[in-house]
Amino acid sequence: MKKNTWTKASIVAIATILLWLKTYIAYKTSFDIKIENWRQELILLINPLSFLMIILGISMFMKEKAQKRYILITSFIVSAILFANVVFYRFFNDFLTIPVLFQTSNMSDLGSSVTELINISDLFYFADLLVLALLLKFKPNVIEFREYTKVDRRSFFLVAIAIAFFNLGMAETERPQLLTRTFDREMLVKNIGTYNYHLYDAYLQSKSSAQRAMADGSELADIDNYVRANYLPPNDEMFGIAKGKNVILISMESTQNFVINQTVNGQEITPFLNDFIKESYYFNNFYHQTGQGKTSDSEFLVENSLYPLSRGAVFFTHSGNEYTATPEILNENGYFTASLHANNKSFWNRDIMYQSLGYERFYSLPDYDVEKENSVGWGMKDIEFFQQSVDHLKAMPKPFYSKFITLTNHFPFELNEEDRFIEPYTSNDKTVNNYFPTVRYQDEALKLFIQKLKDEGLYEDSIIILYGDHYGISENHNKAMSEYLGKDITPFESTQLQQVPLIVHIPGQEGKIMPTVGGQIDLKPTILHLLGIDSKNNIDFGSDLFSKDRNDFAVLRDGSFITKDYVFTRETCYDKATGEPTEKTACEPYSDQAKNELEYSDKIIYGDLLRFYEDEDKENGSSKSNE
Ligand code: GP9
Ligand code: MN
Repeated sequence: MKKNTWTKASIVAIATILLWLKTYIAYKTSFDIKIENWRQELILLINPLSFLMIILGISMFMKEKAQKRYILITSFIVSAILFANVVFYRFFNDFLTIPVLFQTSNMSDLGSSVTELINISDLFYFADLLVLALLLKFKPNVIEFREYTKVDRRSFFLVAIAIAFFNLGMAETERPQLLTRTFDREMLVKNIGTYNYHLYDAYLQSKSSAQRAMADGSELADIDNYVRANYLPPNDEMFGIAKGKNVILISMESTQNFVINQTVNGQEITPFLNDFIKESYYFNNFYHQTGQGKTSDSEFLVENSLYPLSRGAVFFTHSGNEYTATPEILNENGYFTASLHANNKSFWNRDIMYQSLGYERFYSLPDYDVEKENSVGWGMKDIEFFQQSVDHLKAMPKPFYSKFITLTNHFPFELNEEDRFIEPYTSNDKTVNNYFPTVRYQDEALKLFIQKLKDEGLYEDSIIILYGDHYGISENHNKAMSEYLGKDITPFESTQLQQVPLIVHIPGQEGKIMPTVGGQIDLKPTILHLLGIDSKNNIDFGSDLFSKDRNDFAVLRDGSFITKDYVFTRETCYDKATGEPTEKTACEPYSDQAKNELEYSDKIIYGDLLRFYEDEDKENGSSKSNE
């Protein structure tokens, strides 16, 4: 018997090794996991093993037929999970989380992107299954099928558990507090492996459901104190400067700040915006703070002045929460509120979430005349979208608060020949090359929109606020980006590339460059103050960008932060002026604030704490949006 075990390979072992190797190859070829030393490489190599041994080892309790079926099905499921991560990573540069997985409406809408993201060589991810199926069918002599004894099973699982502990132990020395600090999924996957990471994610998910059930208002007191202490009074010259005016808020898809005032092949990328900022407030140190929820996260930040979540899209995971968003506050102040976006209403769960944010109307796909001729990539072209939207604007009661979400400048940056106002860039990277003409197209759409607003007499009565929703070019494209920008993309540069433009146009005001460091989280109090609405009783983590007492500060969702003089990212403090690493102590004074902000904001969302604030507020008879 013993001899047999050594001369013949067990099918459990073969299946485990096939999946193990495949996972490791996928780590090395499909994900960009940074390895700094041999210990990290070893962790990466062993991290899928314990999970695979345990999950496949269960088959050792089965009879031959059931064992075969179980091994094949399990291998297929594990492969599918791996492959789903690979495809997701190509697009989002991130690993899947359970909430994202359930965003089936998004997944089915991915359409054109998915065909871009999958290619024939992806069959490799399932090649081992074929080998396994053939082995199971033909049972060649070298493979052993037998019922396992108690001792076999015990030793197998003991080895698996020993490997798991060895893995965790090494991970803990490499990365202390790994599981308590879950900002960075890459770090998690690198250390505990993609499969254990999914188990961990499932644990987090159930924890967050329990959190809401267990939360009570007592947690709000600390948060309230923190928010009060960070409140900045408005700038007297700006407070109420746009009182009673319409608000036109424009979310510019994937628009990063580096395109402003820049050229490609000698041609301006954003000629219209370059002119428009001359008659607007242009914030050139402004950051997106989004996570996996991309556009929806930016909407969440802008309208709630809360951080989105580190995993999943809060639009999906917590759409039933109580919020005090800008639309709700403006409704109470006599505004009509609407969001306009020519896409399925359920994308990012907007139709549900918008109700919680207080939107009165969502102009979505059925409100537009969308034809094949006026569509490209993800849907309706921006020029058409804006032109048709003006009719909706004209029909709205005044004053209105309207949010426009553009779409054409979306990965994979497709464009028809006739819409190409400039030529693509000329690197080896198609994504980066095509980004420039779609940004240029969006710029044209904005120009025509503003012109139409003028023609229709809406321009002078409105403040127009444009911001980039999130990055368009992920770190997967650093090589071509470094070629375009003419510098190495260090972690410092990557963080600086998270800057998105913020342009605030107020009729009658002259243009001004605003260098204050800020982020999307600051827009809610900024807008309310411009409209003459006090925000000091709100739970806002951002602060008025026009305030005279500003602390230059922006926290990104991955825990990186930016101050006037420093950029902190990946555990390194960089001098902003030189881009070189500097002593950690320089960044330390801000670390706690960055951590607190994210933690407090997460607490509010997970515990749905604003529901208690509402009650308290009503009891006190005060109004959060006083006149
Ligand atoms: C979809 C649009 C794009 O409606 O907002 O979403 P994104 O992929 O950028 O989050
Ligand atoms: Mn977007």
